[in-house]
Amino acid sequence: MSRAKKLRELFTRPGLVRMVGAHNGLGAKLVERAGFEGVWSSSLEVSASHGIPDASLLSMSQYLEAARSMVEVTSIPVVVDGDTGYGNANNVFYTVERFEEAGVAGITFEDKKFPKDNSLLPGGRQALAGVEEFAGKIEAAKAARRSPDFVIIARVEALIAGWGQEEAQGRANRYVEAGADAILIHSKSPDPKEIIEFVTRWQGRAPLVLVPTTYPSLTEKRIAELGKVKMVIYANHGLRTAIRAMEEVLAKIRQDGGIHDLDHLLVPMKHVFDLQDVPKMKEREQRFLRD
Ligand code: SPV
Ligand code: MG
Repeated sequence: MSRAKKLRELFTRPGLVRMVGAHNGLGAKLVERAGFEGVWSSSLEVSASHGIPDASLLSMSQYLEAARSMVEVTSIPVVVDGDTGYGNANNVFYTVERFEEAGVAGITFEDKKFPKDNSLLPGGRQALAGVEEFAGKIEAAKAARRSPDFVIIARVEALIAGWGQEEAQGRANRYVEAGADAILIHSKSPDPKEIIEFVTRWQGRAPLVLVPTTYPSLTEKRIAELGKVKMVIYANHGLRTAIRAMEEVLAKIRQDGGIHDLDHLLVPMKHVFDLQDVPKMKEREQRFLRD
């Protein structure tokens, strides 16, 4: 079964679909092994993994390469953060063709101007694209997909840009009309009130997607009680955990003058080999290596 179909099935079942951010195959595998329903190929994570800002600096093909590395070593749906579609509706069309071909389950496009800034960046450039310009992108995405299972999620940035609830509702409705399968409504408010108001007022046909990075008090239980929300994305928690752990170990090696007191902070090598699927390779060697 295609990942897109799997994602569609998850949408029809009761309960939230929980996705966690990753930037490569290893991160995606950790998400799958932890029992989440899907992987979020995060533009923040992928750009941070290159040590550069999340500001449309990497090319589409670099994001595609990252998503491919996640698809290749997992079997759960991978949803790609497609930013603004890397340009205009032509770029969106080409992007959908390439990512669907790579086996991802779906993609989000956000209604900001290209090049974008990360939505949570203090003082970031959050200028919005025109509503009709973006509706054209969603129509292009729909026209480009080969399978009707491929999930197209429109991401509304009106609350991020400070344009208010009316604008956010209007845009979300227009994007559903243009063919979006779901609406990702993003907020950078530390208070979940802004998102709760949007969800409560939402009367559209499409389910909602939330990214509760700045409002973590809105737990899965509370989100489920709101209804209308089908997917929740924990966008960058693997990356931020890894940065902390690596900084801690690096500082300790410097301070201790060696690696003699680190074992309690590290996974054993066996764990790494396991995550690389070395045991499967060894089985293949048994069968096929003859020298
Ligand atoms: C990402 O993970 O890249 C996202 C979510 O787009 S946010 O960083 O909140 O914009
Ligand atoms: Mg992003």
